[in-house]
Amino acid sequence: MIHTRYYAEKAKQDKLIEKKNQKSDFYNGIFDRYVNPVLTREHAPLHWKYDLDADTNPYFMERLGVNAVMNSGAIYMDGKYYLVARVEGNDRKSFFAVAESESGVDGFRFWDYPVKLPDTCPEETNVYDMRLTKHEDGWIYGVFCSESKDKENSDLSAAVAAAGIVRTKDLKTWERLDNLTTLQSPQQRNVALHPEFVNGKYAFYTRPMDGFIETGSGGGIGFGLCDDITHAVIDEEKIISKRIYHTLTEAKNGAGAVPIKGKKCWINIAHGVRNTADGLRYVLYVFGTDLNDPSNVVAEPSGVFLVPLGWERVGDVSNVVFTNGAIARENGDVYIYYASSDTRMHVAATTIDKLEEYLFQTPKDPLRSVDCVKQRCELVEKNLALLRMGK
Ligand code: M1P
Repeated sequence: MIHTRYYAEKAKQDKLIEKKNQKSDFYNGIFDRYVNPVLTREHAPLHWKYDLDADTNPYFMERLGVNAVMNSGAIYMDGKYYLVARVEGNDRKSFFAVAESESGVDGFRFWDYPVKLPDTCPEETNVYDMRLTKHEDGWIYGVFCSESKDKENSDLSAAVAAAGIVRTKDLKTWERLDNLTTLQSPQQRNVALHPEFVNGKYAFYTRPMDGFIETGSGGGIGFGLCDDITHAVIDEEKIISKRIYHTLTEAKNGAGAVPIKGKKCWINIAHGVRNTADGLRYVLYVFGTDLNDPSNVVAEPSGVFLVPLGWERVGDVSNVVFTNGAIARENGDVYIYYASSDTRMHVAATTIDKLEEYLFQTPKDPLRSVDCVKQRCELVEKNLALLRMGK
């Protein structure tokens, strides 16, 4: 018999999922934030967590708890918005699960089962952060971090990060391909597949790393081409978005959402990391690349795009915002799905026009305080003159 408590908990969850979302009063002219997170651990189906049977679970205890729902790939398909979320169990292992919504800003409901990835890598301990690419070859690709223990290193937490690749047509049946090999870099995380062929080849955004946490000599976000997606090998990575001293990318950076095709450029929403007395701080930034050559950066606005604010700053890994999924609609609307503090998922809404205005009209970072003051004083002078004129 189903435990009576199930019905009370289910009603609570349905109320949460059916709650309408609305734009918050946050304003910067660039994007809107929404008040409620779109996915949280409270959205995880009860039948993933509890044994519903009153005989075998008399206290209605969680048997397999869910700790966090975060970093989600995103795709629009057949009139619905889909997130492939990173769900972290209480056992610290992550897995993927699909949630769908009609509106893209609320009503996200998980499918009955998590994604069952083909088990082709016996060494793999953990998987996370899938970027979904609707590729012009007709497949939907998922590129994710595949993590294994570093057996060469006696340090218990030493690990190896690689880019796992799967493909699907319907988010239900997944075919696993070989992990990406990058001949110049021992480890990879935050890898994304470009949606179009470049010079007839598959194009990847990479993040070369010397170790599991530190990027070391890896200078930033890389770009590389490969001939065969089923055995993907990249010979050469060109760094397209560099880590720079005393900027938001000083400690590391990484590709975020799969780039969005704008009217003037490819819109890349990435993350940058700096070190502080309080630990690492993760923020989002945006850069634009040439529509004909996505390895060529054509717009680099100064500074942060989206930062953790208020309660977003607190969670399992505090002071973090992270995106690996955005959806651009044909009418130009853009939904950026981002996680806060490795704990929950939010949405920010903007448009392609606004993103391109931001990309091309925001001044570049002059990299020195004295020049930043000059830059700001030019804006102040222009505005004060306008205000003096009173119109
Ligand atoms: O904890 C913050 C993020 O840390 C990693 O990102 P990066 O490789 O750039 O340091 C990822 O593990 C990501 O999942 C996580 O949100």
